[in-house]
Amino acid sequence: MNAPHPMAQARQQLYGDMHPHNLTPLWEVLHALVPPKPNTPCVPALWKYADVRPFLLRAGETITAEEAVRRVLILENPALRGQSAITQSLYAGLQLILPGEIAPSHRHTQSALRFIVEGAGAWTAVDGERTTMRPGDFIITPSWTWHDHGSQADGPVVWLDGLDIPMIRFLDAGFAQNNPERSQQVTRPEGTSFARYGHNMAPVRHDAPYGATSPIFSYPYERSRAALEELERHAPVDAWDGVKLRYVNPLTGGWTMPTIATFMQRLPAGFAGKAWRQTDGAVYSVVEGEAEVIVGEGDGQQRWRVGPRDHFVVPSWHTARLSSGRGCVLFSFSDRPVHQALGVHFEERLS
Ligand code: 1HN
Repeated sequence: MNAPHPMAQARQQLYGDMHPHNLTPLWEVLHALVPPKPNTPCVPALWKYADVRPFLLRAGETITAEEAVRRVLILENPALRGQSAITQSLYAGLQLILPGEIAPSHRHTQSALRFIVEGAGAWTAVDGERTTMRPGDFIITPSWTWHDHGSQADGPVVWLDGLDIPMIRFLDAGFAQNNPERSQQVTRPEGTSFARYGHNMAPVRHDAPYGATSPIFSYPYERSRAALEELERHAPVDAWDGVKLRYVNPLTGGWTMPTIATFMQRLPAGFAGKAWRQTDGAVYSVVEGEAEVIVGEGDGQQRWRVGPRDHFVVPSWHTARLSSGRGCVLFSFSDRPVHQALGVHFEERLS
């Protein structure tokens, strides 16, 4: 055993004496504060839809959408239980709405995305315009816009919610309001925002109605899927990503939301992807097909077979690799816009 440092006892005495004055010696924590590489407490995790769905349906029998306000099961990172977080900066949940229900109108500074997982025929209303939900559609609720959901479907409708809740909590910038109207007035016919902004055109005297957030509320799956299929047939396939596109704000070419990046990718049949890691932890929703996912290294490594409606999280700076026998379509989101704005987005593509 090493002899104790001659000052060890004096140091402990010093720390103890300064403690009541809210003082702490930096040198005891310096290396943890500026680690040699990102050292997230998050762990890789998978939620098989077959495991989650029965709990969602039981929630449907136990509480109404109205009572719950939002009937959601939060996907909590196993290492962050109790924090309503799937990564340090992002929230994810699966929301259920049943035929005839209304999830009442409210607004908040947190931005939300919806990715439709099961069922069709529910709607969400954003700022006076309703959008019908279909599986694979990506829908945005910009910060501080009134939004409510409802369903005239003939069965359950389930979607993935992605929000910047932990990030806004960190900034202490969360505000919310309930709308006195249970469901907001519809002021524009469905499809207006898509007609204005969804065809590589924009109104001549447009402004950006939602700041940095895309003015397109709904990006329909059929369009994203058609683009990926075309590229799979006729363009080079990326050795890491397969065919991967990012959703864009048509007014800026930038991300669709100020805090959250969204992607859709296709792994061709027989794809065996190379490994990568990047600083933005990402949440995935499997849309079609099957994939094998390998995340992490050594003891903590996870290997999953995933299929439609399964959800998983790849934490920051974890090595990940995707492959697929039959082919696969994946939706994903991350906090990359924030990393890029701060100049701290790093990616390593391993060979
Ligand atoms: C929210 O407003 C929705 O509008 C979903 O559907 C999930 C999680 C935390 C806070 C607000 C929604 C939410 C949320």
